[in-house]
Amino acid sequence: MKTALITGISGQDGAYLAKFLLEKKYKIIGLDRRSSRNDSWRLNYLGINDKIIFEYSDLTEISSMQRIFCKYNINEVYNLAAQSFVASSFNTPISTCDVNALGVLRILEIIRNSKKKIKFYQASTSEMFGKVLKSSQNEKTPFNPQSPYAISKTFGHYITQNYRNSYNIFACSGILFNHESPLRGEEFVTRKITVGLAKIINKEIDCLYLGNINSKRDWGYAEDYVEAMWSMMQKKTPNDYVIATNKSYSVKDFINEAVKHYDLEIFWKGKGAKQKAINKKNNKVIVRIDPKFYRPSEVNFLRGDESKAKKILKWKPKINFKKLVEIMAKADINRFLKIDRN
Ligand code: NAP
Ligand code: F7E
Repeated sequence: MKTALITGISGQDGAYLAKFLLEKKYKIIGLDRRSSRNDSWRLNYLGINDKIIFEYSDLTEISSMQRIFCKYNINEVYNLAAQSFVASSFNTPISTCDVNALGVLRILEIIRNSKKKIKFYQASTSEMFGKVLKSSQNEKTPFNPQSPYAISKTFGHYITQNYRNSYNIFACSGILFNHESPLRGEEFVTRKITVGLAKIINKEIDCLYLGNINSKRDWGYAEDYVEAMWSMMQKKTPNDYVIATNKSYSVKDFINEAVKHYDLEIFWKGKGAKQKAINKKNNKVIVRIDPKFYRPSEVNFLRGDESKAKKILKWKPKINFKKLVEIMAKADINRFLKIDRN
C-alpha cells in the first residue's frame, strides 16, 4: 500500500485527488490547517472524510511539517495547498508568497534532508504564462506572470525544477489550466455564476455583479485533471506537463451556456462596464458589471496545448466546456433550489 501526503486536502483538487487515490488503495494523509471554520464540506460531499488521516499543519510552519514526514513512510507528496485566489493575492501579496513560494521550498528542503525516495508533485498554473506571448501555451512558452499569485507560483515551479536537477529528487510540476467542478470555491467566476443564477431563480438576489466578462480561459473539469497529477508521478522520470483542453471561452460564453439550464433566456446590451444581461421574460437586468471586480493587472486570454501530456501520459480531457457548465449548473440547481429540473 502506497502512502500519499496531500497538502490542501480541504480544497477542490485535494478532495478529488483523495477520492481518486483511495480508489487506487492508497493510504491518504491529509495536511489540513485546523481552523475554527468547518472546511470538510468537500470531503463530506464525496463521502470520504472518515477515510483520511488528518494531520494539522501549515505550509508556513516547517517544524510541524517535519514531524509529519518523520511519523509516516510517505511515498508521494501532492502539494496542492495554496492561497489560490488571484484577486486576493493583490491584497495579501506577502502571505501569498510565503505559502505559495516558500511553502514549496520548505517541503522540498524536508525531502532533501530526509534522504528518502519521496516523490513530489507541485501544483503549477497557467497563470504563470500571464500576458501570453503565444496563442496557445505549452511547456516551452515563456512565463509572463501578472499577479503576486502568479509570481509566487512561478517561484514554486522553478524551485521544483531546481531541486529535481540539483538533488536528483523525483519532483514534477503540472501546469494546470483552470479546472472547475461543483466543488469549486464560490469566489471563482464559474461557481459565482452557477450559484448566482440559482439565487436569482430562487429570488434570493436580483442581479449578479461581475468584473471583466470578456476575459477568456481554458476551462476543464477538476476530476479529469487530478488523474493527470497521479499519472505524472507514475512515470520513470519526473517532468513538467501542461494539462488543458486547448479550447478557450470567455466569461460571457460561460454565462450564455449556463442560463440555458435555468430556463432563462437573456440578451446583452451595452459595452465595457455598461454591459448587462437582461431576462427576456420580464426585462429585468440579471447580470451587471461592477468595476470593483476588475483586477489591477488582468490576464485576458489563456489556452493550453496539452499535446505532451497526451503523448507521454496518454491523458486527455473527458469533459468538454458544454458538459462542464451543465454539471456545475445542475449541481447548484439541486443544492439551492432543492429540485431536480430533469
Ligand atoms: P483551493 O480549493 O483554493 O484549495 C487550496 C487549499 O490550500 C485549501 O485546502 C486550503 O486550506 C489550503 N491552504 C491554503 N493556505 C494554506 C496554508 N498556509 N497551509 C496549508 N494549507 C493551506 O484550490 P484548488 O482549486 O483545489 O487548487 C489546488 C492547487 O492547484 C492550488 O495550489 C492552486 O493554486 C493550484 N491550481 C489550481 C487551478 C484551478 O483551476 N483550480 C489551476 C492551476 C493551479 P483551507 O481550506 O484551510 O483554506
Ligand atoms: O477568474 C474574470 C477574472 O477567479 C477567471 C485559480 O484557480 O485559475 C484560477 O484563477 C477570470 C478572470 O480564476 C469575475 O478577472 C470576471 O479573468 O475564476 P477566476 P483565475 O483568476 O483564472 C488559475 C489557473 C489558478 O491557478 C488559480 O488558482 O474571470 N472575472 N468577473 C471574475 N473572476 C472572479 N473571481 N469574480 C468575478 O466577479
